[in-house]
Amino acid sequence: MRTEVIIIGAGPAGLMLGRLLELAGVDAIILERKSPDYVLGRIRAGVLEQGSMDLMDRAGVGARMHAEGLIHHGVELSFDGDRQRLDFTDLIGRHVMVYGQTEVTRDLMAARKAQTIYDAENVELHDFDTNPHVTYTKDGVTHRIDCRFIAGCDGFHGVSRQSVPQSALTTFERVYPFGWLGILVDKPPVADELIYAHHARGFALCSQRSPTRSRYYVQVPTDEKVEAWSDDRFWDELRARLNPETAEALQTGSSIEKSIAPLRSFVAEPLRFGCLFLAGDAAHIVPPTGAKGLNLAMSDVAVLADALIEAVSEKSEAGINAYSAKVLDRIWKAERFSWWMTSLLHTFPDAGAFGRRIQRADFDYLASSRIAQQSLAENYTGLPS
Ligand code: RFL
Ligand code: PHB
Repeated sequence: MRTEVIIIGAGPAGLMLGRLLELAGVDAIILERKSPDYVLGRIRAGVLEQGSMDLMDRAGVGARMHAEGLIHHGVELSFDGDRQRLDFTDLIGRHVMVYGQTEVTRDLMAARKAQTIYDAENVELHDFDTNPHVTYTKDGVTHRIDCRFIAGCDGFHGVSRQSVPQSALTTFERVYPFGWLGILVDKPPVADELIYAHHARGFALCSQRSPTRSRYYVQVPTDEKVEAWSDDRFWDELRARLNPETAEALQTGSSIEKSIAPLRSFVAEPLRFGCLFLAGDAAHIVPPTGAKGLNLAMSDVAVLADALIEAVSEKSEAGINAYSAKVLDRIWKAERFSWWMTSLLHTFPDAGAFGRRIQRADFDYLASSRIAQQSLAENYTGLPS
């Protein structure tokens, strides 16, 4: 079999890239290790920047997002119970949209007419310098697809980045000594907007998926086991980290999903190796505090799609030549913001009294400076691409 572009991974990056190529008439096949149900069962991001909303529209899949997504004009930060609302619309004239990654994925899956091969095992990338092709096994049979380009959109643990010789890759990484324990519950959100809370017991986040479905997180040590957290224990811990009024208003119930995600910052450089391009979590990871992971995946593939369309139609190789440097510039800015939000809002085992005072001073500066608030708002709602 032969195609122009093989996309590894049917997460939001792979599906969006596939959709943009399909609309441009570029032949592409997606290879995904898991089943469609498994992909749709993953509960992840919840916040879309304007650029991601625009891309959903460009991909022709924005209708349900506009009908069901919730526009948020600001967020609340809370530090040891002291509250500070940031009004993005007033500060920077922009807003974000609460629309779950699951729904983004569902919309992109539904729109796709071209081939996606699910349950593809043992995906291997070959000769991506000279004669690119990919092999995989399905139902015990090994297949080969030849192509011109390979897009590695297979997430942090995927095979694409691992196929690149170590000597060709430079990686930058920070692993944080904690993770997020998340819970999904069919109860109305505690507040209209998201609440990011710093507390001596650890960080907490009140998020949401709809007017009747809420998503909450608490910071836990890296080695924590999800089995150790009954719903009651989770709700008690969350209440303890919120200011008393918010804690009082919290509507609790039985969790419909509960999981722990480790926190990590990671960037690989460069993002092009001959005919192979890395995009999304395959290329970089941010801690979720800045709500940037999904949005970065979207901005990577917007650039990559244009570059591949241009190259496949033989117009120019300028886009594919510029891809790595162009997206890395934005990636590092999102890495910085996500690291800073994480540093401000979490408790660090080795912070000491000095580190805790610096966090407090950072919050007090933010609370008192419109310029500091504008900076946060500019980054949170999304830097221009
Ligand atoms: P994904 O979603 O990991 O998809 C990769 C796909 O590749 C498949 N795959 C393979 N396929 C074939 N062969 C192989 N060898 C393969 N190996 C893997 C996988 O099965 C999968 O289907 O990567 P992608 O598309 O780059 O998308 C990235 C986003 O998923 C991620 O950045 C966000 O979820 C991060 N994130 C958030 N981002 C935001 O922008 N806003 C948020 O509010 C936000 N909250 C979050 C988050 C991530 C979280 N977790 C669980 C890490 C909250 C959490 C808790
Ligand atoms: C979520 O709703 O899952 C969510 C929202 C904001 C974040 C991270 C996760 O910063």
